[in-house]
Amino acid sequence: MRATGRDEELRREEFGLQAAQVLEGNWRGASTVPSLALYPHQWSWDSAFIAIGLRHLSPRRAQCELETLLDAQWADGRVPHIVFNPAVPLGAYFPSPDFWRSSTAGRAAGAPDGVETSGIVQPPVHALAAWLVHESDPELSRRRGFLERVQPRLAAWHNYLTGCRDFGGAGLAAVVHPWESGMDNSPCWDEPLDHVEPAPAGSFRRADLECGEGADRPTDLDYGRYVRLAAQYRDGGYRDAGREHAFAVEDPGFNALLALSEHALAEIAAELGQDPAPHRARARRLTGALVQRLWDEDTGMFLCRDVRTGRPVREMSVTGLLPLVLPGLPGRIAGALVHTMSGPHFGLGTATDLVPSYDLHGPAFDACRYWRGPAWFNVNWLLERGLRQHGATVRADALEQALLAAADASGFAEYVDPRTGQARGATGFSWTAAVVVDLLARVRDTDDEPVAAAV
Ligand code: 2M8
Repeated sequence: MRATGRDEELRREEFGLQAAQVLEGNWRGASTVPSLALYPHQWSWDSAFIAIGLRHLSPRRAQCELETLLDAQWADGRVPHIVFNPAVPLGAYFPSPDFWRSSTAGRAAGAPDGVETSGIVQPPVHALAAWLVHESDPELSRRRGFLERVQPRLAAWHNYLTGCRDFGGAGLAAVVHPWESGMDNSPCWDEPLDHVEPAPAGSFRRADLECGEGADRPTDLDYGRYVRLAAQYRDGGYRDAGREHAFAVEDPGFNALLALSEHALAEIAAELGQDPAPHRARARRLTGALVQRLWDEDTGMFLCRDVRTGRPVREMSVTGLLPLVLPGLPGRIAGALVHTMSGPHFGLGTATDLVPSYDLHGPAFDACRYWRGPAWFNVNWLLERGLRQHGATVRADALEQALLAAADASGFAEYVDPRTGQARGATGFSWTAAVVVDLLARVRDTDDEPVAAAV
């Protein structure tokens, strides 16, 4: 999509407008839905990526997107994975607010007042988003006191994860549900989920199958297990300590994003005249724990670790490549990750243009089914930053171009078949449009000056 002539420039402009229209169409007044039909509420990590795109169109709206989410924060600091829109009929999405019981009679301790949310979380990309939103218009941000308002909330969010979720005692946060990883149906969860008795098929109604293709979505067996786990967590009052969790996994991608967001919190602290050192130290500790605990020499990538069994999950998922976003990653490991990404398992630049969500040769690879092979735009946006961060500029440029081309050709799809680029899941998907807006803005800026390195 780089401008090589007037026509190309016009085409790029039109593409940027289309991306902006997707975000406009999905905007609900104070936040953006990921997709009008499939996901009609506000999702946590979606909103972070959406804000990263929106900042180029309306920094004020981008601030609002993040603040609407943070307004739904729980007393213990957790940021819920869904904030429900009360205007949407209950049956439009499952699990609906009544399932989570976060604001009905006998509601969970610590759930926020006046807003209905889920009780689980998603990857912590929010501090990164807040910093990037601030940077897009520092004057507006200072005038509106944006960082002053969000900083304590973001700090409480990170404290929740590093405090209440360090089940393994090694300094890494554990996820208690596949939905918390954001990569819900990843083959990494097959083994840790194996012992979970699925909720009976007739006890819930899957709304996702009414708007999504069955072949692109999780199986009924997996869905039954998700429902069982969520109900158990809910019935335990969403307590983390003092109980045995049926699912508890240390996920490298989740923890890498937490560390990256700690770097962003350090920038935010410095901007506010506070001491950034504790955040830098925590980012270093998290990076060290990731390397010590989850790095796998044989596969040349990070692996998930099942906290219940103490064993690594020997599946090659893109989550294990995400620590490449970390500035403090040892050079040897960053080099190995780039090598793995470009080798037969992920095929970047050879078998595929975008990095797939799972090993192309893995036993569970499925080019269509979500998080079991397809390529995702938010993840590829992160990997592109990681490649750039570690000096792999040629690969980063190629990935940037591939991401833009695939988003264009697929109608801003939720995800694509990594071998053909064919659209899967929903189209007109918000984070796909948002990362396009962000990359196009960067392409525009590079016409004048080099891009600053990632946070
Ligand atoms: C997908 O997850 C939701 C549950 O949270 C679902 O399948 O219903 C995932 O792709 C997740 O990462 C994403 O945040 C969400 C909304 O886009 O959809």
